[in-house]
Amino acid sequence: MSKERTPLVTHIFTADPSAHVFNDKLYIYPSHDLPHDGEDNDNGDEYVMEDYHVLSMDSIDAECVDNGEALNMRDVPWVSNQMWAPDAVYTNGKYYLVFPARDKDGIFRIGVAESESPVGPFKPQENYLEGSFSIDPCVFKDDDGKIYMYNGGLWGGQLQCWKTDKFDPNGTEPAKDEPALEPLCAELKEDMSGLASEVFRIKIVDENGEPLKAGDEDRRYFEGPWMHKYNGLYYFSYSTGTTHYLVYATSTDPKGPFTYRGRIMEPVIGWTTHHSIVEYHGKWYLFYHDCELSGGINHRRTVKFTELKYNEDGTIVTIDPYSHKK
Ligand code: FUB
Repeated sequence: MSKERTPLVTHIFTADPSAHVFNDKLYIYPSHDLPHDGEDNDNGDEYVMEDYHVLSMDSIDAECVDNGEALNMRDVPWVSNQMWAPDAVYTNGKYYLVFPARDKDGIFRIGVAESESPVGPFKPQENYLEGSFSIDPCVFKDDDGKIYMYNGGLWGGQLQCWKTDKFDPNGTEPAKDEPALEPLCAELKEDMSGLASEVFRIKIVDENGEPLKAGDEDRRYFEGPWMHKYNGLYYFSYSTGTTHYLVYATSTDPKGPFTYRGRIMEPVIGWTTHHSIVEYHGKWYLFYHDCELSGGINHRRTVKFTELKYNEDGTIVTIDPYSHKK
């Protein structure tokens, strides 16, 4: 029986699912939410994650398996706290887990760990990727073999602290009529040993080619980027954060600029919304999380999936996550 729109696992809280197909099986790389009674704040202190578990499904209808702890914070020399939303990529004959965490100075960086198996255990590199900063890495391997990492997140994710190439702990968002903060991108080396380019900013523009403004909270970038390719077009999708939408923009170039196209999903129960999109056996799926199981506790999230459909013109059909209950 299909697990569509039901929690994939319920024995632990999972969030931020990055789904991939390796060897004809589905692998989901989520964050692991730890239950506690602390308060929520704009710095994201309630997300106290310390390890990763990889989930897998033999088919879209199969039971979802928790393959156990794949990496723990205590084994990563450079990390002090908060191992947040990860992603994974297969390259150089190995599986690589790519994850954000706070370094010893409390600054979010992106690290890499490798394994012979898609479910780990993963062996971390000694240090984070030099030049990396902020959260929410999405690693996209293009058809020509180039590997891109998209990332960045506002507020707790510290993107507002990086308006220059120097970290400013007091950094603030731009004024509402100024261009919004843009997500980050860099090419990665094929063996994942470092960045293969400078970190650059991805432009997201409106239908007139104008950069989205910081006050355009229904459309501007907040966090949780994902990249996929459909019919030769690059789809860059993300969360709008404060307005809780999953939205997308398209381009003919993986480096952008991307033109805003519309909404993928209406808000879920809970503050955060974070997703991935994957093709499996000729259908497309959206993996996402919500807080329905925990009764709306923001840091007790569960991972779900649903089918994603395109219109003939390549636009995505907007999903109401609870339409099946209405
Ligand atoms: O899971 C911690 C943070 O919450 C992620 O990095 C964000 O994308 C949001 O889902």
